[in-house]
Amino acid sequence: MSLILYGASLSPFVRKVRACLIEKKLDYTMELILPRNQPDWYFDINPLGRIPALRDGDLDLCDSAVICAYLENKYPETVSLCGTDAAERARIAWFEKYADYEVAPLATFTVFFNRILAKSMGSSCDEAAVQKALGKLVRHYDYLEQQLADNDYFVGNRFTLADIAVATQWVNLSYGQEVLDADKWPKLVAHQQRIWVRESFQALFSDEAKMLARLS
Ligand SMILES: N[C@@H](CCC(=O)N[C@@H](CS)C(=O)NCC(=O)O)C(=O)O
Repeated sequence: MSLILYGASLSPFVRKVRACLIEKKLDYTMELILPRNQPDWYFDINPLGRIPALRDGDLDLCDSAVICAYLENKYPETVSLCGTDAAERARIAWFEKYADYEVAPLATFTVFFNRILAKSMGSSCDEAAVQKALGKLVRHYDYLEQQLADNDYFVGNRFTLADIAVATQWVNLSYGQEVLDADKWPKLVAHQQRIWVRESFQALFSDEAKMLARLS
């Protein structure tokens, strides 16, 4: 097996794929590609230049959702993270899409970017934008809290890609010095802790600490 994951450890989308790879016990190597500082050859793999991308032999794939779905289909003998019937698969895909396209623009691209990455890219933190994003996140916390109801996990009451996709965004939010309020969203905070204590996430946190230290 020769899986190569291109990306940088602090990206929530790279973390999502790495968590899948670890949970599925698939070996891979990682090649560092920094967003907005990609080498020219990387655009042959991903014309958008974004991370992550995955190389499996002759096959190159882009986008974390596409990559996670590929891993699920290519390695059916590994633990299933994407659901076992049509309804589950659709619900998991929905939460993944929700996290990637509704939560990420606020938690990662605004809070994390401004508070942590902006300085290293020669710009300053736009705190007004951060505050606006934090305000907009409230309705997403409310929705996700309500969706968890009395379950430990988002779909089928077992650990899936839906949980990874949501919890990976909270990691970037916490790197941006923001935490979810346990008084307002107790179920969501308990869910976050449940996912973060998993061996997969713990292993990633120690690896990410090196990169984070370089930025602070
Ligand atoms: N939908 C994509 C989003 C990937 C993404 O936006 N990655 C960011 C880093 S977190 C990136 O590469 N940004 C650089 C750019 O847009 O040029 C996925 O899930 O892989």
